[in-house]
Amino acid sequence: IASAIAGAMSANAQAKDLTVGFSQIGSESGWRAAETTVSKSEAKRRNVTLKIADAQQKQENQIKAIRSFIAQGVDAVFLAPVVSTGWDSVLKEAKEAKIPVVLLDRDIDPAGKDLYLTAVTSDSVHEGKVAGDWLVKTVGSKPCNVVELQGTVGASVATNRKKGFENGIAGQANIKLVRSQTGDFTRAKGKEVMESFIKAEGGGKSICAVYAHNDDMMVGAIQAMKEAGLKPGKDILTVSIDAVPDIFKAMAAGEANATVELTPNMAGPALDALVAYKAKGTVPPKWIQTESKLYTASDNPKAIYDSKKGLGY
Ligand code: GZL
Repeated sequence: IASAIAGAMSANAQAKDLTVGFSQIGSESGWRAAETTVSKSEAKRRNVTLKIADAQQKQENQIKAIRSFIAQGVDAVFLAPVVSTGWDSVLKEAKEAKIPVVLLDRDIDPAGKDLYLTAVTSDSVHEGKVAGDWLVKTVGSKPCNVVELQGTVGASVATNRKKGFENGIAGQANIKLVRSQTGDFTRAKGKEVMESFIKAEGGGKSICAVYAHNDDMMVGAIQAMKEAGLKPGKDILTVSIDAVPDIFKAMAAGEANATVELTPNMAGPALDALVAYKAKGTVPPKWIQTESKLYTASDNPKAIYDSKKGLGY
């Protein structure tokens, strides 16, 4: 028993000594804010010191933060890569400094596979497919012109969510993707782009559905539709991704229809993999996948809103 206790203590001691530098993208969405909040509590629970650098969605700030973490001699770097390219040199510097890198919630190009220990992400192609499948099921054979609010240009999740959605609606001649533009994952930009779609589509009467790569852009789009006298959730179907509280608030008001859940807790699994790697040399799988689940307006949105409020969104 004594050795077991000693073992547990040494693992705990290992965790106690760990310092992790987290290069966070920013606070562009409610989901991102929740991820930051959850990361802090997950690190605290494990006695890990977490230093978070907010990059305001700029890659050069993320690269600067990683260089600073390397200079400080952190035990590991967590990186939520705003886009999937341009990481080779800074991640090679981390590798040379023998500082393991863990990716959170977004990927880098496959060529960089040997530059990180593991990636904790959802299957973002699957998320887009779930959204596309829901729309196909909901519209049946009715003609449906869809507009798409894409995430940040060059982000792995935006590329993948677009691909998955297109896979979902492929072969449905009645469903047409008529406009697609980036709203950069923010409410403000989502509203602005939706306003331009409504103008370009004769006041929006011809728009049957909106697909947004995250709920925050959809919340902005819902505002734009209402200001144009349209009825989101009724005349115009909405499907988006993240399952943040405010999309359930919109569902409860009959102004949104569906969302695909993405957990904000990427840091928990990342920390567990890191502690096992540091304490016992356990090499984690290259990809630790988090779950995705569809929620619609028939899933008691008010109760879900209440349960998610206060989780840091
Ligand atoms: C997805 C994550 C995305 C969220 C957005 O894994 O990278 O970034 O869906 C956030 O809300 O901006």
